[in-house]
Amino acid sequence: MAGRMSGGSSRARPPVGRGLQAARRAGLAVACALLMATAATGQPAVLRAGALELSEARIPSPPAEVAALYLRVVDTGSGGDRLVGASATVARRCMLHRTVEHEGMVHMQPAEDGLAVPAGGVLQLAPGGAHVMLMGLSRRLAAGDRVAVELRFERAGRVMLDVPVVDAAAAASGGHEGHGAHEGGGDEPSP
Ligand SMILES: [Cu+2]
Repeated sequence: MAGRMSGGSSRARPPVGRGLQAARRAGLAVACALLMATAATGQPAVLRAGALELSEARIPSPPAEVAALYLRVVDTGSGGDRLVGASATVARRCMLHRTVEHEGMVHMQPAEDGLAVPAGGVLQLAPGGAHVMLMGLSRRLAAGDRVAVELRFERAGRVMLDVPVVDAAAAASGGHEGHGAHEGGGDEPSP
């Protein structure tokens, strides 16, 4: 009676030839899918790494050969963690910086011991505060670009981020001023 196959949703299956390719790439595809998801929205979704939740990652479009990365890191556990390093494909070097005020002057200092994520708390990298410094950029970054960044945490390990470059003027509403005054940068020409 039933003259037709009731195979269900054929449209859910790719053609055989492409299916093999797809399977071969499946592992990578899944990883890419996560990144694409953040690319589509413009703002990164929350990314989980161990007990950490990373969000709001962004790089205001830099006027110079250095750029700053900001993001929010939440420890959903109770152990805390520590951001100890970073690297980016477009930067010769990445440094963790703190911003300190001394006698009315704002300075940036390398965070030699990393940046702590308090147990059950939040590490907020933000304009006027701590940030990841991308130095020696290999190309000019403009709003709309995306930058692959690897963050290294003491406990959560390596976390890959696909960070959007956002309009600096818009981002500056949070108080981005003072970023040209870097100490020990070495990559900026001195006036
Ligand atoms: Cu800095």
